Amino acid sequence: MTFEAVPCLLMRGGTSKGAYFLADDLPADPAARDDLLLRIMGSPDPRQIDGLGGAHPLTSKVAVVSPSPDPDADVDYLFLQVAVDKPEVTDRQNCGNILAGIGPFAVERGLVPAGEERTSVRIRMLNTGDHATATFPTPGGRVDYTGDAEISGVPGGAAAVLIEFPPGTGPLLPTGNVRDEIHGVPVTCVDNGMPTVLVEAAALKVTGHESPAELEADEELADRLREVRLAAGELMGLGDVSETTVPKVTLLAAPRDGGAVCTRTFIPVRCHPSIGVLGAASVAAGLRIEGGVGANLAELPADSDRLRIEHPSGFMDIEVSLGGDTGGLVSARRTAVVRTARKIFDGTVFPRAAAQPLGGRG
Ligand code: NQM
Repeated sequence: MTFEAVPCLLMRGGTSKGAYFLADDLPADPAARDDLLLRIMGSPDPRQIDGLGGAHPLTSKVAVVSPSPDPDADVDYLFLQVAVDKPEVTDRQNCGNILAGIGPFAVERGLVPAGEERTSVRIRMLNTGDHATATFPTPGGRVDYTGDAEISGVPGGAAAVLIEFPPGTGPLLPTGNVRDEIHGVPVTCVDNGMPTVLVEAAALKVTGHESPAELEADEELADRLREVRLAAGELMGLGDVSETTVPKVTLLAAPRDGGAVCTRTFIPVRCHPSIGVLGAASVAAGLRIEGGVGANLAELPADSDRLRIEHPSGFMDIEVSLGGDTGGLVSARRTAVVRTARKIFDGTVFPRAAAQPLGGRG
């Protein structure tokens, strides 16, 4: 099988954009698959000028989807982050935004039959082994992307995709502690689907209300973030994270616009223009843990599971409930969020030619 022309569906999923593929349309060997994806996305190149990538980590993403052998899932979803300026593809992180497009993609490709009004697709997320169920409108048996659900960071409205997560398989507090201290900085390391290090912005000498551009220009902050993240990675059992995209670091500050908390998230070098879905799920879970970093500056609703997480381009509403004491530590019981997704094009992508072995031209 050659891969000179590959069926591909380009989709916006939440506030990210990615190329969605059926697993059968890509090489089964991960090294050959990753090489092909680099050539499809146009990496490595800061502008990704020769491929589909949008020159930012949030628009250089890939979803690989297949029927699931798991009786609790309809489809398997493997998320791959394609680095922009490095020849690197990683499956070490999941993505809850690209997840928003998986249900519609599964229906578009005939992996799951559409319901007459709505369709629910049960998804196993191969990066973590966790599950999610996505429900979205399919009037007359076709995916309808139009609607009036609005999410911050995306202009206009679209059909709501409700995503519900049962409790994950891993520990909510991977270090076994509600709080740790790293080089004098108090942190809460939490993983409700995305390994995340919560830090009070003030502890890193910023307000947490700066713009992503201002924060990205702050070299001293970048050094401190790197130091904290590397040590947190070890504490969280992730090993040397100097070359990985997890954990993320989220700076927390008091809310300014009626939400529960204000956030600035590093993924891990660029500052997210909004916040990831699973990143927000982890922040919301962390804030609900008694004694967690940031709980003192957050304004948590007393009678609702729903939290409004403020971020640079607006807010994300997310429902998280905690419960089930495991070994003296809390765990997440349920997480739910509304996202939107949109099919942008469905067609054939032509990868850049593979590099020729050197020495063939005499
Ligand atoms: O946390 C970016 C995004 C993400 C991840 C990142 C995400 C999530 O916004 O679920 O969606 O953290 O690298 O797409």
